[in-house]
Amino acid sequence: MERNLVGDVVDKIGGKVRLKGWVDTVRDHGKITFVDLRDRTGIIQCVGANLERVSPESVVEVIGMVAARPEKLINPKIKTGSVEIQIESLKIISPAAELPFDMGTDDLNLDLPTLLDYRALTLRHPKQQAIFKVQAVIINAFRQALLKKDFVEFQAPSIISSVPEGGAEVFKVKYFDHEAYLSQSPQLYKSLLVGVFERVFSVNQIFRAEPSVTTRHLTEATSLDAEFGFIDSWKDVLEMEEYVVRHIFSEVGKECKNELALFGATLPTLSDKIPVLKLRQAQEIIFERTGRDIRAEKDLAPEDEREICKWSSEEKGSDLVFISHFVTKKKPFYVYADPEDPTYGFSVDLLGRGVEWSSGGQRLNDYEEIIEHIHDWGLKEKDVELYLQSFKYGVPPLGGFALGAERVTMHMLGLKNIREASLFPRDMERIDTRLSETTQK
Ligand code: AMO
Repeated sequence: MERNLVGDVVDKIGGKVRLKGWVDTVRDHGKITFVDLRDRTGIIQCVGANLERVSPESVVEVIGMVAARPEKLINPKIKTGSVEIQIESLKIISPAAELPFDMGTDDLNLDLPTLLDYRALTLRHPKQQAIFKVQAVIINAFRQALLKKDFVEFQAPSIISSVPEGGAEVFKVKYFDHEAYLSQSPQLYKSLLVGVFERVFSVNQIFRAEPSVTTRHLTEATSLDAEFGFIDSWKDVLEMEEYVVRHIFSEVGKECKNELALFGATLPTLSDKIPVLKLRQAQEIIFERTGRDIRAEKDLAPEDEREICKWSSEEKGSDLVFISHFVTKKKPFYVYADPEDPTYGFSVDLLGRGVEWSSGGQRLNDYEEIIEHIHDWGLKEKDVELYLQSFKYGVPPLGGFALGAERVTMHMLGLKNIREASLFPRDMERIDTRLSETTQK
């Protein structure tokens, strides 16, 4: 008899099925035992008499008849709530040791360190699984949206010899006789590949030696990068990003109804067009609303980001807002300075529900201007030789953006800490040391 999946049994009333999965919960009522069985498609109640003792999370095989539940015992909370399996046999395939905490509750109710210390186990909880199903849909929707627009996916290297985003937040790697780093961003590669494919994107890990512990920074994050050529203006970048973000929302809305419901989450509200504010306009609004004078600052602080998102949602009916024209010298060398006032550049952040979701903008494509910026930024030409090679031989006006997958997931579901949106989060303290002994010396 072939294996049946939990998700398929509802319309098999009166038939015999063979299910395999994990024991979600066990409720022992003396002679009668209820076993909730979980597989990749859902959970179903199984009931039997005189069963062998089985512990939660054990892997089992259940053979039994599908029976309709009496009206008053229907459980509307689960898809299989109208039926149950009358167990004929229950075989333990792989027993589970006693659990360190109760996994059978709607919420795990664990503090974050415990949730992460027991990751191999806690990820099995349906609500934890839901986070990563949503994340997979987000990443897939990013891909689909760009493939539809003729973008080519590429694999970015993780070991690199230059620091594209500048700054000290970089991990040095011992790499034979060379200076090397873990990639902060595929930025230089995606831009130079515009000279090859015109439109490219990548889904890759980025590494940041973030020395501070915050609820929105990881040391390893998943970056959804896009870059494309033949733009007429920096506004084309916003348009493409808005199209991608709308596609992500629409897919999550369609594919993740149950997952959103588990978190009581709703998709961010969007108006007809995501509002766009220049940094200086945003600062003016914040000053007017709060009296805090940040108008001379070169960037927005986290509380400013929260305030401007509040403004956007209250005044424009949009949980998302673009902020453009950041201070040129605060951005990496590739930023395109606004010819009308070169103090500010064609750089754009997308803020959502109080936090930055992405950065992007138009890049310089004129070879001589890039050289000039490299010198002004105190860099050496030889450090970005490959990048320069591309622009020396012709690259069209270009731009792009990068969304942080964990940030988007976190704010889509209303999670409090970004670590919850990473399967195996990396921060200053956490690096799965318990796996390091598995390599044979
Ligand atoms: P930026 O440095 O802003 O831009 O990164 C892009 C997006 O990646 C996410 N992100 C992070 N998420 C979690 N933890 C971190 N430490 C972290 N660092 C970044 C954020 C952020 O908005 N090259 C540019 C992108 C571009 O211009 O195309 C860049 O790397 O969501």
